[in-house]
Amino acid sequence: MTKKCDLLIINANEVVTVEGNSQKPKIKEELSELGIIENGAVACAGEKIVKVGKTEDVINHVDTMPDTKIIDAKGKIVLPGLVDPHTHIIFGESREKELGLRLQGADYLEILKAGGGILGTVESTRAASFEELYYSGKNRLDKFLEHGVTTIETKSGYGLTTEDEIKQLKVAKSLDKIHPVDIVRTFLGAHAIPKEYKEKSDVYVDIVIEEMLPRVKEEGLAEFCDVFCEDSVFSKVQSEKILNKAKEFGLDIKLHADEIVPLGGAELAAKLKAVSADHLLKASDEGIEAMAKEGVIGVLLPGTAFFLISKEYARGREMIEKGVPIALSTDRNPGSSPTEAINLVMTLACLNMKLSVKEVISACTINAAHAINRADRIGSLEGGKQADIVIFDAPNHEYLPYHYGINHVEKVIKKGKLIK
Ligand code: IZC
Ligand code: ZN
Repeated sequence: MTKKCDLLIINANEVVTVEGNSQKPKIKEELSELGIIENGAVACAGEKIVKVGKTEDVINHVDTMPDTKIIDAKGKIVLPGLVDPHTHIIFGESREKELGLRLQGADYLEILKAGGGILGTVESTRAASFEELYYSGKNRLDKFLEHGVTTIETKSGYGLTTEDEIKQLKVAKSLDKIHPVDIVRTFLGAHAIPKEYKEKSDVYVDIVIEEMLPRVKEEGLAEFCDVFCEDSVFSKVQSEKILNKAKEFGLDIKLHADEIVPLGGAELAAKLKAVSADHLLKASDEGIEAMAKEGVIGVLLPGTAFFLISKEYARGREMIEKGVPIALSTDRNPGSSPTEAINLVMTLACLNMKLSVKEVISACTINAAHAINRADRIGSLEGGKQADIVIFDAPNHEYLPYHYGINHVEKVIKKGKLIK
């Protein structure tokens, strides 16, 4: 039986389907299985993909209509819309003034302890109106789209009062409604200890638990709860307390884990059966093994290590060998990773974590979709999935991170509509 089709992409050098792992994230060798179809085609109807295969087969299996849009992708490659599972895009001011300090040797946590870093962004975010946050957030979403990212996760965490946290999440919710890039929301009230509670972090933790979480739940503002579990930020005990409460409220959980000081965040993520543990530069062997055992996704953020001038990167290669499902992300934020350039993140993951190009592509598509509970809808090119598709002006998939620092995105299709 032939199927109706209103958008047809044909003759692609490669259609990189990343098919076959919508139930469970890819691990080990699965990360290298991309289901590449040479001289491939993708047919879509409405918001969905109806057929993927060799150009000849697809043409024989679909009914084109007079107004069917046909895109000839000869010489190009076609991938699923990229997914970024860890961003902080709703904020006031960027922190370029801290670069000079960092170049003189000040480190990230020192700047935070002195009231800068995240706390600087908190000041400007509290001062910003809903509209200001909305338009600056929209601008960042536009840049993601230019880079082929069609779904992101984004967090609160620059408000640190109940009303300001709610404001950030509501901005994200409004942007999701009007912007082609879909947004999954995470509550990160425990991102830093606000100045008002400097020596009283336990009091702030109680506010997060007793005031913020119930409001977030009541107003349906987040699917995930995250905590910055870090030295001089939130301890392992405080993080566990917050995340357990979040689970009681039915939220899924994520952790900023073992980024700068090894605190056992990876172990905690496994214990709490978090969906993901993110950063992991200092994750212990035991933590990595525990994550593999529990299937916790390691969201790796090499752009952050690069921008913080770190000599160390997360042990991505070892994590893959040990069976951790890994995903990649920009960590787009105003201080430690001010970029939407997922293409550069791909290159950094290859060069500094020794990931292969195939592993990187799985980590930016289906596994990233798993990290935000969306793998049933997005992250691969398969019949029945949402038609989120990117056409890159690249002759093969290996070229993507190779010709580096250059955006190769030519066309973006979101829910079946050509938007770039
Ligand atoms: O604004 O610095 N690591 N949170 C934890 C961040 C980076 C974002 C920021
Ligand atoms: Zn983060």
